[in-house]
Amino acid sequence: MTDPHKPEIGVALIGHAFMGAVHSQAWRTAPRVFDLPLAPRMSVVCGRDASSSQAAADKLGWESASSDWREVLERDDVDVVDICTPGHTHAEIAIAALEAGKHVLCEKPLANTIDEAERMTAAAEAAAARGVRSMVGFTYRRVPAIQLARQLVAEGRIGTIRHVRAQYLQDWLVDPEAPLSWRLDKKLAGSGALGDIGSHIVDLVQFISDERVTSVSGALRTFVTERPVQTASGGFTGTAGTERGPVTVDDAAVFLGDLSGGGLATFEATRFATGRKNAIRLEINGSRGSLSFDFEDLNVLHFLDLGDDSHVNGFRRIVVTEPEHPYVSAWWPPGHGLGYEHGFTHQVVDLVRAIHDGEDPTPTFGQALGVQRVLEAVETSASGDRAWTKVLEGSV
Ligand code: 4PW
Repeated sequence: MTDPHKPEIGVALIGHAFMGAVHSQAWRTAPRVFDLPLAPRMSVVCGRDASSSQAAADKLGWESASSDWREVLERDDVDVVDICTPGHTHAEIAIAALEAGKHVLCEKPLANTIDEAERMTAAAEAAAARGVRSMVGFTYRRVPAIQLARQLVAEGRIGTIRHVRAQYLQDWLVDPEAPLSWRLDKKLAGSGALGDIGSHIVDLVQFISDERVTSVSGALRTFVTERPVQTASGGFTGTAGTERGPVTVDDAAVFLGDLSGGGLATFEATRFATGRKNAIRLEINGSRGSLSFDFEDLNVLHFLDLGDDSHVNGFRRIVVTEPEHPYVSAWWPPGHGLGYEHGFTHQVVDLVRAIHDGEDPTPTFGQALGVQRVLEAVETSASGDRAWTKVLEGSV
């Protein structure tokens, strides 16, 4: 049931696995927690198979199910298309949706190739001229502590950025018998840790610093080159069968980056950081202070102000759960903390408000293309002798 006092905005979800389930929760929760100008209607969920799509509709709270995304684009009860499918399908669905006049929320990374990302960006810019909005799901931008970090940098509190250390550390592939899921297939995922989680930290660094990564030198590594083929999806990795197949993407990506403001950055994205589950660690050292964040303690931001008296100078631990912090006042009483799923709810809130206000939400497809260009430069560097490689500029 949507709010009868507000105009509805119909949503179609394409893809209903892990990300689809998280997005479903966000569409359900956003209007119940935030005061939205439009009432999201969860019109239809779409997957490749009719019966599993119907099961997803029942479980995740969608009004109907479909196994044909093209048919979904023709429906009058669909205004927004939310794409949660593997990367190789993003371009075709997103471009068709934008051309059909539907607003698009697309999961990251934007696409598997620069060519696809450029075509998507061109379609998004053409659609924006007709009032059709698009946004990319770099959801960690919407963690309150990350928003606060960006605010502190913009306020000049850490001065000129000298160093950035950015890591995205997971360990779900440490077991060599973990199944070969779509995330390990270059044809479907485009790349491995580099695109799947490295894209997040590139986006976060550019978002928080408001600077660009201008050139990179990188290394990619695949530690386990063959795995049991996945027989059933489920959870993060699914179930392993007896047949084996090749891993065609990187397990880990490590790279250096030049920042447009003159700073030096290091990036590490890996699924082999034994013991680290979803550790997005950022440390930024500036001429006047420092910031430090770890997603495994996501309600906390550490901040050092060099201007503090020397006998009390040190990192202060800010618990980002107070009403003056971004997004927080809509949730629980002060101090009660948020989790992984809340960033997705904030994403829906910002998208719906932008659609209502006739503004382009961020991150735009053009900004995600910028991230893609960094990833491409890392691949170019890593495939040769790891030479410094310029990141191409320009939206399209
Ligand atoms: O986008 C990322 C994924 O593809 C996520 O935020 C975490 O890592 C969870 O799944 C992968």
